[in-house]
Amino acid sequence: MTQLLIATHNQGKLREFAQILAQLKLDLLTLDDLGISTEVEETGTTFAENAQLKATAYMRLSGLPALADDSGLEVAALDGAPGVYSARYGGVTGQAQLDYLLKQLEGIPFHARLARFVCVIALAHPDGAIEFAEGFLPGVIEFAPRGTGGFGYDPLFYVLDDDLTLAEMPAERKNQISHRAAAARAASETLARWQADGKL
Ligand code: ITT
Repeated sequence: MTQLLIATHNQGKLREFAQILAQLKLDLLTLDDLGISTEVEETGTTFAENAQLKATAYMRLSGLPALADDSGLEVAALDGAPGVYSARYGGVTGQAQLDYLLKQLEGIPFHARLARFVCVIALAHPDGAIEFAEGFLPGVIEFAPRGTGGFGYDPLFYVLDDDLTLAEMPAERKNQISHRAAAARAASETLARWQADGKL
């Protein structure tokens, strides 16, 4: 078996995983490829719990080894919020969600707007094996969105080393430094081991 299901309904994540994992000798399939439209309820209180819920559910639905991530933004001045609730923060999406975050940070100066992106990947194998990998990216929440690349909070996430928001950077650069790239590199080691063991 050389197939791996990239189990996400988020097209931004899907694009990134496809690029980051391209060098693996695996046949990467999507939920759309398999006609799976089921949304898994994210009832966990940690990134790892939610990643495991998604990876296990989609592994069972497809019968294939599945990779899922749970990821999000942690803002220090907001005690780590929105965290695992990043996708539904403020009960809104898109530009309204960026506005909501900016409102929460009103009056907070640049030096106190420290944040990080977190990504926890779960890999679930039909034989019952489950493995985790995590990655982080530090940054600062900007005062206004800039850039059109990426997805989600990227236009507000300023990376000091690059002097750019994630949405201003070329996709290739984001995919070198991101929380998702770091987690995917660690997950690649598990996948290589599974391949060596004949599990993939
Ligand atoms: P799936 O569960 O189908 O994978 P989702 O969008 O619901 O898709 P999550 O529950 O993991 O995924 O929520 C992650 C949210 O965190 C995502 O919707 C964005 O708002 C934010 N996020 C995660 N990674 C990001 C990134 O690289 N850039 C910008 N925002 C990101």
